[in-house]
Amino acid sequence: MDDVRARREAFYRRIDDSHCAPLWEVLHGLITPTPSTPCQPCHWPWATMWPYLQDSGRIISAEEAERRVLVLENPGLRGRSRITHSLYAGLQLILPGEAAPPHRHSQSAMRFVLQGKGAFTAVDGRRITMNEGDFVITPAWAFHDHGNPSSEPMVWLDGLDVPIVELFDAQFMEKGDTVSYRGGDGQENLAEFGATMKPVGFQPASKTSPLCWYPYARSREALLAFARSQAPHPCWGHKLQYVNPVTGGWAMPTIGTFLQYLPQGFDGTPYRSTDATVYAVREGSGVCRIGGLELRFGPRDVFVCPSWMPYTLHADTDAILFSFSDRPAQQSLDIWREQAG
Ligand code: GTQ
Repeated sequence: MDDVRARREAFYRRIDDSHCAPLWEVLHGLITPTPSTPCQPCHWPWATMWPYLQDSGRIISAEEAERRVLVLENPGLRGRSRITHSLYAGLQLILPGEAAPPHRHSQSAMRFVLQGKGAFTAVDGRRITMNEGDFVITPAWAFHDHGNPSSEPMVWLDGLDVPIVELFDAQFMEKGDTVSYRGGDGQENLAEFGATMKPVGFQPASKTSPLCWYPYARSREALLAFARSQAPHPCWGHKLQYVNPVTGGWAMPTIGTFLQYLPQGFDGTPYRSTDATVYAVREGSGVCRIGGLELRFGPRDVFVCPSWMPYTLHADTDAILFSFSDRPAQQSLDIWREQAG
């Protein structure tokens, strides 16, 4: 037996020099029966993060930092700047009077506003003035900058597909020149694409929604009206996904975004899917039970549920949750799965 082992190891050493290795030694760790991920469930309560964000505002300006962001690092992926294996998330602070300079990159970005009103993000010089609960898209390779002419700090949750683009080694980035704004506050984007209409002759230039601003007041109204029209789903309550109004598909090619309403007392049954999901609490409080943990969530908290780990959602009060995941990327590769109940 030892002889067999010794012969094999000698063989492995011999082929090792030629950058070659035996599959049979690693096969079952490589191709597993079910998802095997280092990603762990985790909770970033607002009560912890807001003081850190304020401190970050005292030690560096948005200008100097380029983006003043506290990266939410999954405890199973520390040092790798990611909240799940495939997605990056961070909390970005922009103080009154500050500006974050223009740049562009291959990575797509989304923002979900947690606190503040009146700061803007600009895409190619077109400003979108944001409010709490708004979902805003920065398409891949579009120049963008941020500014805060309001009198209060603004904090939003950033979601980017950084690890996906890194997986493909397809990343490009460049800084932009000083911006000349074209006037407007985003209403023109809503007028073009936000009324189930589009300009005649419009031809999409990319897979990203040409509507890049989904104001919360509208999304909330739709969600609550939808909820009145039918019984909640046993796992996720009442849940809508943000769409590209021109195609009806996902708003972004790699990142799926959702808004869901859990009525007070809602007690969901277990759910799991292969898209690890990042939740941001917009209104209300409740509990997410996952992997033996009880994550008690409240407004502006962020928490993450890893791929294929069953979890339940419970609402102590009426609750509205925003969430995002890599579901569109997985679906376009035909690898997405879910299991309800
Ligand atoms: O706002 O452009 O959290 O480029 C990370 C990278 C935000 C941004 C992040 C970015 C941005």
